[in-house]
Amino acid sequence: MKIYKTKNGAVVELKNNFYYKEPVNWDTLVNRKDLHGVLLNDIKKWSRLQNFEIDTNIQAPIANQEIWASGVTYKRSREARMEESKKAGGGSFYDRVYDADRPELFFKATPARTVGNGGKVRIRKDSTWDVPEPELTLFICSEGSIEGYTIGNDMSSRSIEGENPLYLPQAKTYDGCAGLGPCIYVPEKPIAPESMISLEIFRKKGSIFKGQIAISNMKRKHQELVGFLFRECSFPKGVFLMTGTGIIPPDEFTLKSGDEIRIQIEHIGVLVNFVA
Ligand code: DO4
Ligand code: MG
Repeated sequence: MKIYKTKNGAVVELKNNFYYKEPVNWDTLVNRKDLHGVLLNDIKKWSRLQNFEIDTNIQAPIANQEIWASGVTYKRSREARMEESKKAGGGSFYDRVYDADRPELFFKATPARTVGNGGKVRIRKDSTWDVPEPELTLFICSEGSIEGYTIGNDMSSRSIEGENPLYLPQAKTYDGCAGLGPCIYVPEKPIAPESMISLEIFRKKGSIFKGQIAISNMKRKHQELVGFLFRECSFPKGVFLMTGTGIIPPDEFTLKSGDEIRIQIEHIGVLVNFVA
């Protein structure tokens, strides 16, 4: 089952059938334990749609939730970050956090700093080296259970983070720093570990970078990340948690204005962002 946030309401896709309701309060609609079960019941009272297109009426599947992110959960992220921060003496921090009991978790974005499918993400004016980070993103309800999954784009400044790891909040959080969407995938059982995450970047319609990785390559368990996130923080409306990137373009690559970023995650769909 997938749930989309539209301009005026919500659409549920189930086995090629579409159900809609408007208006809806997105926070109360999605922040429910056993979301799959309750939506199955809810849609019996919703209207049927003949077809549904993922177009500009689709919004990021977020209302008042915070977006948090995990770091250095894949080997590739550890290697790239150790290399980029070597000169600044920050290299060993990434190595240590990869193996430590406590994961790296950081506050990523407010809903206002987040764009949806087709939206424009931004590069900071004071940054010279920038990448998208394609990340499986968990939706966790206020009670702490993982209720769904979406696609996250953790836009990152490698020049700022590489200069000094203490600059992480500036490298990660700014206007237009996150992409989220196109829907929340709400399965009956947890997403299959062999599901693939793919990233492709286009410049002037030509493909300039392509990479993919399976979710199963992640070092940490989803529930482990959620456990740490909920230790001393409550989320009355639920929360999104990006789970880290396993795909980082080679060092000579940097994003440019106009680039198209396509992130696909099996079972969820495709999130397209353009660089402003
Ligand atoms: O350690 C800095 C951030 C790491 C990150 O965003 C990632 O691994 O995806
Ligand atoms: Mg990241």
